[in-house]
Amino acid sequence: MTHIHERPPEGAAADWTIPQDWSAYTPRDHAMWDRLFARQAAMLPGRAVPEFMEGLDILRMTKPGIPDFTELSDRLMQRTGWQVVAVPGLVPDRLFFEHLANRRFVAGRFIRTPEQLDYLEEPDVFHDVFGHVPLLAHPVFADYMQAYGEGGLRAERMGAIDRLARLYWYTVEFGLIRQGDDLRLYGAGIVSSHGESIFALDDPSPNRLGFDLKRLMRTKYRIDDYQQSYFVIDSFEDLLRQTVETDFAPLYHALEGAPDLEVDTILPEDRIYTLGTQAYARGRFTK
Ligand code: HBI
Ligand code: FE
Repeated sequence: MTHIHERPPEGAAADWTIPQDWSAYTPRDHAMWDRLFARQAAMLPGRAVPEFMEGLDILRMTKPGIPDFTELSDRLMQRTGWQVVAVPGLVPDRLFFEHLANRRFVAGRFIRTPEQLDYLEEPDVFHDVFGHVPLLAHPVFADYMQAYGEGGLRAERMGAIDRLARLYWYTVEFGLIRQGDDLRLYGAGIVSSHGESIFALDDPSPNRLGFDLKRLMRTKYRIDDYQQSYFVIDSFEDLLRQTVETDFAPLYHALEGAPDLEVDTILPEDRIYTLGTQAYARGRFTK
């Protein structure tokens, strides 16, 4: 959750958007995009859900390097009615939800430096565009993102943003999806990360558990390292259906006073795809 002032930074509009200023990118910026793109595009076939791979084509622009948001938005608009707008960094929750509810995806304008190749704290244009935009070209996922934005505006009025943010985290950012007997990646935080694209599917360390809306809203998450539990949806249709058909108000109410679950907790009612060894996490976070 972003606890930052509502006043937009210098040079930003009231809704925090800024011009992308595509012509200001340097050859090094574009080279960084191309390098990251090539690395992920080569490793994701067979790992990412086919809908993501299909959506990747929307990023292949007429100009090389970082996509021009104007051209990208034109294409996305034709497919699903979404746009991509530039922002300086994290925007306040309410504005973030408002943009999503109006089918505008806010994307960082800057690109990481070579020193930040595999880890950075604020979302850059590679995470935001490579990670998030391909699925915005998918009609069902596009509707889910809008529904999430609308749900965010309601959650804000009910003081339940922290609960709802966990839904975003464990689906939009770090979600896995079942495909027949296999698991596939779809979360933007995973598919934009070389290391986590391998870890999330192949490593014996993390738990992989069936998606359960209420359970997931109680579950803490890691912002500083690979996740210790991933949640697996059955389909985008099922995710959208559960999100729009559920009245979240009673859910938030029922969860009041329910203790948070740790990142590695397993409950008797969990549907377990993989019971993680947590060896990776133990090595990283020895107390
Ligand atoms: N701002 N630019 C940007 N990108 C995000 O992903 C983002 C944000 N502000 C708030 C936010 N995410 C989350 O805290 C909400 O999902 C709750
Ligand atoms: Fe993201």
